[in-house]
Amino acid sequence: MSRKKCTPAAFPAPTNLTAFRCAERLWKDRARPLDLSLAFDPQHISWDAARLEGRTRGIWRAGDGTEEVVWRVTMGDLAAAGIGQSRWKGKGREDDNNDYAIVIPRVPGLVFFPRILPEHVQRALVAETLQHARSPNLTQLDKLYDLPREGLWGAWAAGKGDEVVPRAVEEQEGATGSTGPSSGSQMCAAGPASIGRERDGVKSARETVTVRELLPKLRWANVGFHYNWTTKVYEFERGCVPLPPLIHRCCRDLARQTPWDRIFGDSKTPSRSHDCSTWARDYEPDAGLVNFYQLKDSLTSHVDQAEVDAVSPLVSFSLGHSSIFLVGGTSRDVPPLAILLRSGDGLCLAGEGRRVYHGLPRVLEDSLPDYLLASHSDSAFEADDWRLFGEYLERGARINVNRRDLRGRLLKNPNF
Ligand SMILES: O=C(O)CCC(=O)C(=O)O
Repeated sequence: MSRKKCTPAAFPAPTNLTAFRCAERLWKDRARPLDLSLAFDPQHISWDAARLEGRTRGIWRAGDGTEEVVWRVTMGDLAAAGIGQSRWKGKGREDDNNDYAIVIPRVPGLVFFPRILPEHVQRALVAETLQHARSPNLTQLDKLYDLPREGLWGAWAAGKGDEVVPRAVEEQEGATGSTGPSSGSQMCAAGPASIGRERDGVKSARETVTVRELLPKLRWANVGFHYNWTTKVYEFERGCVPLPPLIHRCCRDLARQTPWDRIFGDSKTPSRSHDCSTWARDYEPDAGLVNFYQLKDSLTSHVDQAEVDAVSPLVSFSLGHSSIFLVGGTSRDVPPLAILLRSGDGLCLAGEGRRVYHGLPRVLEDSLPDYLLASHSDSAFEADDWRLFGEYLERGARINVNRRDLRGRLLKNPNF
């Protein structure tokens, strides 16, 4: 789908749009200068000196003068699990060596973990997401192409960039020959559901496409239980592919080491309508999605419908370029909060946070941290290996890993 031009003159004051749609238009508008002071940024919070019941109060002041009260909650021991910054004293943790979560009362159930992943873990996760975007995990491209057995990344890393990738048989028969722009894909509600739209980003049936050309068209990969983005249901009969180990560990340990009692407050608060007492012990991510964004991509506001009743945490990590994440309420009429997400940030939507609209209208240009550049050396990688990942990111990529815990629901209700 081609992106609409969003110059101020191109559309009149959008009086009939919901608050969420207005915010999406504002942040997508590349014709106006970007005002990042309007996006929630943990680096611009003034924290109180005193602690109250294990929480520290802070005030975030937006560039337009509005203020947001937030709370900081110290995390459990993430270092033991190999994630968390406390052991590495990473950048951006100027005021506290402990890992912490931020609770924003305006969006109940939203928990933000600024720079929770050390730099070397971010690099390893980038590698893992790209390497696992292949069979038996499903990507949006599988429907369209007979992808290389080693996956697109595997083929690219093996120097097969110029190899032609054949169209899938059914696609050849039904191909429409769309030759729309290859950038600016708008992934629609529930993100990757817009698999059809990705044809806008690929060549017509008669043209050939190479590994090199196809790699930037990769938009999502399923991991764990298979989610069918067309029917919007989990296909449990297809079985479960084990989650890649680092993705699994990061998601599980973030959820388990979050002090949910202090996050949700006491049991009388409205946001505490669910039982989170078992998450620290039982949280076991077993289904998820990796979103691969290029610079002009966006993800339209949505609620993750398949698990609309679920309360257990949806854990999400950002890697690569920074972005603007919008999160609102249970209707699009609720004005969303814009959050600046940087590489290494974590986010959870839990409890009633699982029912709120969210989306990602903008990936930010020139925001790739130095430690993810192709020129960065990391002893965990052969120099050439990281160079390839770095080059992929430098072209404007952002990767989002998000995980859900379906097992609990399956055990409780086998017909789910
Ligand atoms: O990319 C992100 O940070 C958000 C992804 C998301 O909302 C989703 O996959 O449902």
